[in-house]
Amino acid sequence: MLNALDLSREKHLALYRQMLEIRRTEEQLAKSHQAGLIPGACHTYVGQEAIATGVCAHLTHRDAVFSTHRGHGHALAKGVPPREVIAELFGRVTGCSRGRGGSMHLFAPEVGMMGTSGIVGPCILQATGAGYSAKLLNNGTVGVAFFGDGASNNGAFHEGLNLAAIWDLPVIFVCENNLYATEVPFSYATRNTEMAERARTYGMHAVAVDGNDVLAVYQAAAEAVQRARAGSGPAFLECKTYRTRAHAEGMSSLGTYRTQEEIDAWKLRDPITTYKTHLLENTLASKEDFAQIDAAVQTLIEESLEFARNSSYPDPSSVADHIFSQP
Ligand SMILES: Cc1ncc(C[n+]2csc(CCOP(=O)(O)OP(=O)(O)O)c2C)c(N)n1
Ligand SMILES: [Mg+2]
Repeated sequence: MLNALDLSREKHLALYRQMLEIRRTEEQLAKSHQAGLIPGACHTYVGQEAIATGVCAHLTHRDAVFSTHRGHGHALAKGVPPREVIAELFGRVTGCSRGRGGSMHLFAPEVGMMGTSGIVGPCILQATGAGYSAKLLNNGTVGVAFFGDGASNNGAFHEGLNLAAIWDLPVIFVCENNLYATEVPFSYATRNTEMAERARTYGMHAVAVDGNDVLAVYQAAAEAVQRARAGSGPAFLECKTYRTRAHAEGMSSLGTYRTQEEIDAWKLRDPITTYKTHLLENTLASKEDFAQIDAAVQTLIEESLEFARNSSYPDPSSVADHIFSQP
């Protein structure tokens, strides 16, 4: 675990808390999916929490984030409350997309969560567009795309990275390389699996980091966001990570494409437990700190679940609302 950062105790605990909030929300969503409370697909972010947490720690609500089918963690880290994420997956009117989007269409413009999408790839172009807008307006904001290794072989990847590079757009491309696209190993789908290396050939700042180390992600993102805000152009972060649950709830977490040994080895590198150990060993936080945070997050998720369960479904008469913007 990266040790060099001079962060306050409060900052360390905030990063820990954010990761835990994502984990507990996802665990609750997985249970709710099994109980039949969530219609449609549900792709959890378990194992990858350090990435959204380390990147979004540098963003304000004015910065625009775009994400994918595995987007619950990005929405939460960007500031969407867990109750609005859970209610959205339950199809309730109190969800962040008013119950119309579900797991793969989380929108909350008030916090700069500009949308998740089930279509793999477009978020790269949308974030590039946000960067173009920021540059034209000269407002110091950045566009951020979170996407998987699988998206890197989609045409949007080439178009987005190339345009951002030639126009020096303030865009952060965050590739979450979890080694698989559904059940296809990245090493099968592409010859050069070093994503940061590939990004560098577009002429942009690009680094590869341990995506399970929140401090490594935090530090790389700090530099990327700072450069982009200062007008030095786009940056690419390859975060090497692993999803420890199934591709989507209801599918086998093992399947025929990976081994139990591989899953177990990555679980030992769990981003939350390794960070907790790091903070304890370096006396940056105490057992009492963690007990307090763990209890607070548990209460928050229980209350969020209650809120979602008690919320109503959208009124059928409102089915045509929110399709077009109101002048
Ligand atoms: C354009 C497009 N092609 C195919 C799919 C089907 N699909 C859904 S998720 C997925 C895998 C994506 O893998 P990756 O980008 O690595 O993200 P991960 O699921 O690993 O987080 C695929 C191929 C899709 N949704 N959109
Ligand atoms: Mg993947």
